[in-house]
Amino acid sequence: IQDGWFREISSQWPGQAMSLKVRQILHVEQSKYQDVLVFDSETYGNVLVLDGVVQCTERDEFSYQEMISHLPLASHPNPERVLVIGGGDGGVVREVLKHRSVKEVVLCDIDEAVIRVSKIYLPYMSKLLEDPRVTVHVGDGFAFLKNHESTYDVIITDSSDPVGPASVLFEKPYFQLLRDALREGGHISTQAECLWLHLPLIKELGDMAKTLFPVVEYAFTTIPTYPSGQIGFIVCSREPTRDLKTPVRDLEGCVYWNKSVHAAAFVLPEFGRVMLKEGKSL
Ligand code: AAT
Repeated sequence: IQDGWFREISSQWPGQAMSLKVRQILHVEQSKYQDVLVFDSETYGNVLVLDGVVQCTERDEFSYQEMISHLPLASHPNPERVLVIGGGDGGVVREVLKHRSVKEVVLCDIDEAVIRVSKIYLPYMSKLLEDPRVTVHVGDGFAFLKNHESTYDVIITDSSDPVGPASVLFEKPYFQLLRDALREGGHISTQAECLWLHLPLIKELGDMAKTLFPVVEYAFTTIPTYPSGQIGFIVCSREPTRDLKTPVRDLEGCVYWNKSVHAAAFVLPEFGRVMLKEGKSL
């Protein structure tokens, strides 16, 4: 933070940095895993920052949280047991509970500090973490999956970027564990970075996922406070005939997601489509 502005400088997006005007710093802490910062911004409400990278803002979080959740959930015939890895702010859990079929949600975030500060400064995201259907587990997602085979209908990996504690969540052994932790016909979605910045990484992730899942798709959403204003998801199914692009249910209470947006999120610009399909850059 300099001269009242937060700037998101990182080697993950060289030569560019999103800035937000700071009204008040609310919380600064070095947790066991990362630097935790919460500030009140001029126009985006409260902002959670980990290791200098924006994780969510109160104004635009719904775009990311709804899409990473409803893409795998709304295309699943009957999701009952759901696991969220990362997502300690609680926003994804709030979205998961919009599905009436869901009986149980487990949240597994590595950092208790994220959960603790979100309960104080991001109440609209964390509000359902105390719901009786929810269990909060503090620990590494990789380790958690090892002990939970054939358990979940949907697993959502709402993880930070592949630098720091989340780097294992972008590798094949993790995707293998994800697959094995699913019940028959299960779906996963994972935070899978931005077409404008990380196309080779997305291609690599997609190819790796295809060695493990019969159905693998990439979809994206728009969001002003993530790098380049856009972020995507790898969405996979264990069921070879499953159409992830078509919701089988409508949902109430969404602000970004609807059935048409769901289908459209998988339609990629030509440079992205060609790279992910043929490995060629245009
Ligand atoms: N909904 C907010 C968006 C996030 S939060 C990412 C969360 O992943 C953090 O709370 C972090 O503590 C947690 N995390 C990181 N590594 C692990 C791990 N190994 N196991 C479990 N949880 C983990 C993501 C924002 C994306 C930013 C895009 N630039």
